[in-house]
Amino acid sequence: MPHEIPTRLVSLLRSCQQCTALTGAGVSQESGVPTFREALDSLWEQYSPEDLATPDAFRRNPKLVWDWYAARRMKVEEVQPNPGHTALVEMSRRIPHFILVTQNVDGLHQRAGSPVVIELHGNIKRVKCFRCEEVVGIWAEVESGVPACPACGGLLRPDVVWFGEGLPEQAMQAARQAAASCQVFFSIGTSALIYPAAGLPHFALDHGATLVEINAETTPLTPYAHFHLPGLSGEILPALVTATWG
Ligand code: BV8
Repeated sequence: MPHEIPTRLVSLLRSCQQCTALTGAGVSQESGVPTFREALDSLWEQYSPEDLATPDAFRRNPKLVWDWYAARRMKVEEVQPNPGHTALVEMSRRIPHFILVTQNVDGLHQRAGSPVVIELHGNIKRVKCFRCEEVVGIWAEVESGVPACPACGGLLRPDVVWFGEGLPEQAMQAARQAAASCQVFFSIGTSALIYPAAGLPHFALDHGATLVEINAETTPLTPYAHFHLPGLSGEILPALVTATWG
């Protein structure tokens, strides 16, 4: 179904000098990466993300958490960026200052060619030591369960931000700066429930930005959006790029 892009939004984007986009799991969904809520397929359905994506869960059962991430990492290796990712690359070429902030940990924006990606929640492909925080490029898969840190012997973990953990200072600082200085702020494919990331669109609004939400369903952010484009980001974003820049 062709998506109608409001003409007021088209003219705004044509003259836009600074634009910031915040993406969530919905942008990767059409690549076949289950959204965070769906990330628990049959193998893991008895757990909720909050049960697995926390330091306590890892302390309690490091192998269970390690295996969940290993399964998600393998899934991410199998998939490709989708037209939504590609449209965001095109937007970064058309708008002088375009900053992409993502909650996603799958690295698909980088694979699609987005030049600047601020990863608020880390990256599932990177691994670090649970004890000394050393980021480990490659690691030996071990039979018994969770690989050990080559530097200190501690357990290795995915380099992602778990619930109850602070976001990378620099990334959050850059994201806030991008929200405060943009004319148009996009919130795309996110349930707008997870803080402090979900605070960024409100921060942008407080600084006078026009807020555009593209999402398959309404969210707590929808009432604040100047434009809410319901539907799939892999369809709406390409339609928006075509309507704006041909
Ligand atoms: C912290 C990495 C403090 C791991 C993730 C207020 C302020 C600060 C914190 C809190 C607060 N209130 C509560 C908290 C605590 C908590 C929180 O927000 N809890 C929630 C449940 C209320 N926040 C934290 O714990 C954060 N840490 O603040 O610590 C602190 C500070 C300093 C020092 C020490 C401690 C950490 C949060 C980060 C957690 N890690 N990910 C991993 O991936 O395994 S969050 C996880 O959820 C993912 O990263 C994901 O990005 C994120 C949000 O999910 P979404 O991306 O939105 O995905 P979701 O599935 O929810 O929604 C997808 C949407 O897309 C849906 O709406 C769907 O309809 C739509 N969709 C689907 N398909 C499509 C689509 N739309 C368009 N097209 C499609 N095709």
